[in-house]
Amino acid sequence: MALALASGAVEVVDLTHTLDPDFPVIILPPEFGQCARFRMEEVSAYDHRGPGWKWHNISMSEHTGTHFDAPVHWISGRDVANGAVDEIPVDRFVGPVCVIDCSAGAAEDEDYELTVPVIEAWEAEHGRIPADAWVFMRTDWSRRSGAAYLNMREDGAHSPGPTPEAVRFLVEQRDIRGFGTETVGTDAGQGMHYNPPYPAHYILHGNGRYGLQCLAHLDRLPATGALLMAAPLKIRNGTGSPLRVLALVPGEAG
Ligand code: 23J
Ligand code: MN
Repeated sequence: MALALASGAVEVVDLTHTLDPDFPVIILPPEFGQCARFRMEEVSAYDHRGPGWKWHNISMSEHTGTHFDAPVHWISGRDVANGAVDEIPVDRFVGPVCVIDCSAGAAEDEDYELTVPVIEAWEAEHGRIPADAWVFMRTDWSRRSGAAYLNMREDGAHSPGPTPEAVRFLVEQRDIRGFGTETVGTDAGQGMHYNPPYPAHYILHGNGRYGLQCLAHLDRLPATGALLMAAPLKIRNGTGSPLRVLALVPGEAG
C-alpha cells in the first residue's frame, strides 16, 4: 500500500469541507434545540498571551460540518451495542465505498429521491453492492454554498435524499455499513414527511449502521474500488463527530 502511494498508483482524496463559522448547519423547527456552528477563539498568536506559539479554542456541535452519525444519535439506535462514537470498533472506520451518481437527477429536482430502482440500475452497470460497504449518494450538492446549501423555504429545507424503501433495501438486502451524502443530513430536506420520518436516520441507526453528511467532492471517487477512511473523534458517549474523511483511489499512474 505504501509503495502504491509512493508510485502514484493510489492517490488520497479529501472528502471534507473546511470547518468555518460560515458553513451552514441543519436548522430544525424552532421548538427543538439547534446545532451549533463552528467557532474559533484565539488564545494567543506569538504575542503577550503566548510569545512563542499560536493556538485556538474551538467549539461546535457533534453534527457540525462534514461529520459522522453514530447509532445512538437516533432513538431507534439508543440500545444498539457499541452505538456511540467511542465504542465503535476501529475496523469500522476503514472500508470500501460505492458511489451512486445522482448528480444529474439532483440538478433537475432539488427534492430528488434515491429509490430502489435507481440502486438496481446502478448495480446493473457496476455490479452488486458488496456486504459491509459504505454507499454514498453523489449529488454535487457540495458545490453549493450559503443559502443554496440548506435551500430553506416556507415549508422547510429542500435537498435530495433516499426513500425509506431505498434505505431498507440497502440495510436489509445489501447489509451496508453506512450511508453518506453531500447534503446537511443523510435524509432529504423534506425527510420528515416520510414514514418513518427521517428514514435514513431511523433505519440506519436502528440497525447499527452509520451516517456521513456534508461530504465534499464525491465526483472525485470512482463508482467502486475506493477505500474510505472515516474515523470520528473518540468522544465518550458521543452521538457523532466532525472528522476528516479521506479516500484511497486508483491514481493517474495506476
Ligand atoms: C437532529 C435532528 C434531525 C436531523 C439531524 C439531527 C441530522 O441530520 C444530523 O446531523 O444528524 S435530520
Ligand atoms: Mn448528523
